[in-house]
Amino acid sequence: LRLEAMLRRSIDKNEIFLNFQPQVEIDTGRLVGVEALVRWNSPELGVVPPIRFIPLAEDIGFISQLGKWVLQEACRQMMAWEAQGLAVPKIAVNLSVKQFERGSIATMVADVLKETGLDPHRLQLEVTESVIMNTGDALAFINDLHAIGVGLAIDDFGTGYSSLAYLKQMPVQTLKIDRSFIKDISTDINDEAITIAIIQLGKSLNLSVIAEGVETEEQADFLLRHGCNLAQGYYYSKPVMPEILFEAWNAKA
Ligand code: G
Ligand code: G
Ligand code: NA
Ligand code: MN
Repeated sequence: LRLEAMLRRSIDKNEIFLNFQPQVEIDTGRLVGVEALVRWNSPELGVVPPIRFIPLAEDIGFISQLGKWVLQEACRQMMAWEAQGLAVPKIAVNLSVKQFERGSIATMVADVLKETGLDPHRLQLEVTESVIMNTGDALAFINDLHAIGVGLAIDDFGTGYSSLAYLKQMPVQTLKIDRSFIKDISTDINDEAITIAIIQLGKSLNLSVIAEGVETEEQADFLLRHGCNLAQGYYYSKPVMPEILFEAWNAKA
């Protein structure tokens, strides 16, 4: 209960902030985008990871407010980088299933884009497979979002139950291969097979495919060999503060 009260005050107390993780073209090393990842810096608890407060925010009806703040901050940061002459082509922002349950999510997103001035084509929203499959009106919501020009990615792909027929009718542009498959890619033949299958599926459906959790050169090489040229993971950079994104990036490049 105390945690709940603390979380509810976190935005007003400026305790919520974003880290950003580069998304990279494997063959050229070019930065193609960043994913925004939320953190809570609580004076009492220290930095709380999202797995510990997103579910709570969902339970206490705080996720709409938090989700909107995250989107605003992500868009503002994009405009700030642009003003500094730093080229970040795209930003990915995670959406929670609960954000689909109340009101029009597309209206909220359109408002934030308008207020910050970010081009809708530079925003990609990430939803997990389970959100898409288990939300009654998912297709309608996704269509509304598509209509305002934002991109959509399916996060943690391969861990849920996607109906491939459903996937085909959705205006989705990107599949993110879950990092659990990438982890043992060079030793586990099942993970290899699944990864290759997702890459092929993406090609067949004309979707772009990005691998998450890439930690080694070997994994990056495997992906490139099998036709996936986009990656995100510790091999390139961990999620970092916006001021050091380009430092971390240039150090690696
Ligand atoms: O960053 P790690 O950074 O610990 O993220 C853990 C999980 O939290 C991931 O599943 C990620 O998708 C989720 N997450 C991170 N930021 C956000 C956010 O802003 N909104 C939602 N709904 N989930 C997020
Ligand atoms: O569910 P979501 O896929 O959005 O989760 C992203 C989570 O993965 C975040 O917690 C992020 O910090 C973490 N992450 C990002 N890159 C790597 C990586 O290369 N290895 C591992 N183990 N975790 C990563
Ligand atoms: Na994500
Ligand atoms: Mn993921």
